[in-house]
Amino acid sequence: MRRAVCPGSFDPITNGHLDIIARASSLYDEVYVAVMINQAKKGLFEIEERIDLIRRVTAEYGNVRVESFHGLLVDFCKQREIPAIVKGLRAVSDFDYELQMAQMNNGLSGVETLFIPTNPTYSFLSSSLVKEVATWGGDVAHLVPPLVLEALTERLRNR
Ligand code: COD
Repeated sequence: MRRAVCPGSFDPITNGHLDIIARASSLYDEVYVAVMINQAKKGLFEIEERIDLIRRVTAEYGNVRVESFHGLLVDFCKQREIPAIVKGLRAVSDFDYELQMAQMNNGLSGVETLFIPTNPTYSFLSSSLVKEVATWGGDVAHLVPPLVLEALTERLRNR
């Protein structure tokens, strides 16, 4: 069984994330989406809400599993016998930090990191930008799946 993990904060999942998860799911037998728990950083969505959104938007891919994790990503990988981390690369600006993490993770446990170039349509896209634009009433309908848009609109309305 060839396994990989797509890790992130996913606050919330965007079309950029989804594109990478979909492409990873066509390359591996089983893809874990690992939602990082960062107690120092309060997100717009709770971890369980993020997981629920990701599960619903990835339901069409039969081989995607969604879980949260707290701690080192390499430990998540070790516990589940996952040899590969799959990341999307948006721009050169992503590269420096991603390279450092890939080398650190490899040095810690031997896990490999594979980079998939972002779909150019989403190369500028991040969860933070989506939240900022949506907060000020900008249109993000083309940047997130419809049910994420619905959850985002609802959350911002009730803030
Ligand atoms: N196009 C393509 N890919 C994208 C896009 C896009 N538009 N947007 C995001 N992605 C991909 C990238 O690969 C990105 O890395 C990933 O999705 C997650 O993005 P975010 O913004 O949701 O998540 P981050 O960047 O906050 O996640 C950071 C991690 C959780 C991966 C990292 O902090 C981590 O591994 N933490 C665990 C603790 C640990 O092990 N630390 C040591 C690291 S060496």
